[in-house]
Amino acid sequence: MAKVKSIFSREILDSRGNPTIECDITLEDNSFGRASVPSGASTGKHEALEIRDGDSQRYNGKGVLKAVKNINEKLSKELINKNFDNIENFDNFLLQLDGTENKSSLGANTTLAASLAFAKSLSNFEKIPFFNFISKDKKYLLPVPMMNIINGGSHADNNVDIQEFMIAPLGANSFSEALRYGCEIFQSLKSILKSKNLNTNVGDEGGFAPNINSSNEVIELIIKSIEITGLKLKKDVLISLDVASSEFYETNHYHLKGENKILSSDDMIDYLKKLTSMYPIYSIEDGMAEDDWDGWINLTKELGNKVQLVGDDLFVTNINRLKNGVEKNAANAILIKLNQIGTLSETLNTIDFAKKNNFSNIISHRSGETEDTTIADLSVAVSSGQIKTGSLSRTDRTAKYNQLIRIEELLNNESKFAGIDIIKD
Ligand code: 2PG
Ligand code: MG
Repeated sequence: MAKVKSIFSREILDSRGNPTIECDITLEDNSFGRASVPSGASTGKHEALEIRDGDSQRYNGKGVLKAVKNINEKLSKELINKNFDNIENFDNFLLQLDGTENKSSLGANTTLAASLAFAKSLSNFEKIPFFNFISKDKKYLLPVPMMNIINGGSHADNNVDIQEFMIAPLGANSFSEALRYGCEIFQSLKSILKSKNLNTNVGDEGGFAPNINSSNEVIELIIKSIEITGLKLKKDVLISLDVASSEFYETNHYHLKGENKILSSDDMIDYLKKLTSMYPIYSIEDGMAEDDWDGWINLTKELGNKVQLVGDDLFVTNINRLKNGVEKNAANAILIKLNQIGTLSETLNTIDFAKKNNFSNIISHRSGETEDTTIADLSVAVSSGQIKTGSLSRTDRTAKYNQLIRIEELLNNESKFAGIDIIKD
């Protein structure tokens, strides 16, 4: 049983220079927890609601003073001097106070900041590391990092249609080795881009954002950069995509502007099939749009037995949408983003449900991040096997990788690296 002594929130900045919310909670014995909340650019329309001020005089309407006020006035009145047994208890209390389907009363940013700050204060109360505290079975797996080395879509100002081109060193022997592979490939990609007079500035998630029109060309460059390091494509490193196709789905068609193509749902499936037949792509996220359920069902029929098909905008970490996917046989994996649903407990429930139904889960950052490294702990705690947290530049991204290095060191022989086992046969 832990009693809340104080709760306080402030407006801070995210990695894109937009405001976001941070929350501090102190328990009666002075155990302290702090958490901040990330924010997306390619947000799914079914995500829980993030409250922004809409006051054009401040931060172009993106201020979060209303959310801050929700904590400093509404929540603090309800929470101070109240006892909670565990995080479910605390989160259920928040859900009751909010009382809406999509957190539109308090805001999912408000509830997540409080939920995580409380969970962190409780892990300090118990004097155990956060990953250990939230793990149910105390079995730990270090995740394969899915490193987004070329950024396109709404994360970069270039012509690349697909939002994320990731490398995943499934053949490495440990997390830190996988990370090293990633960095070496990232540096060799930089040299190749330079030698071709292509831009080496980075996009929102720290990957390069060169102006290239076709996805094939991007993948060829990545393959070349892998080969230069001496690593083996397929054996050591595989490729993964986040198409983020809801962003370019209009009037039932997929508009690939960079490639100058307008595709029907079936044509889009053929396009993805072709890419996977040409290159070692083991995972495709949001290949189809968030409301194109038939497209998802067909894609899963066509590719689901050999490719990990990840629902991000499709499921938005919401257990009800995931249930629908399981029933309909749409996708075979889920992307997990805490702020899409708004509390830690609901996130853990969604992950449990995914596991029971043989869906893989990938813990993910947002394109707008802070220095908060909670997702690194979460991925180890639930043995997700994969984490997607950007490229090998920008501290908001590498902070998560650095936390995983610390956890790997702490666990020493008690943990395993997910590696090649994550591929379903
Ligand atoms: C995604 C994410 C993170 P955003 O689409 O998977 O990479 O992007 O946070 O902009 O939704
Ligand atoms: Mg996505």
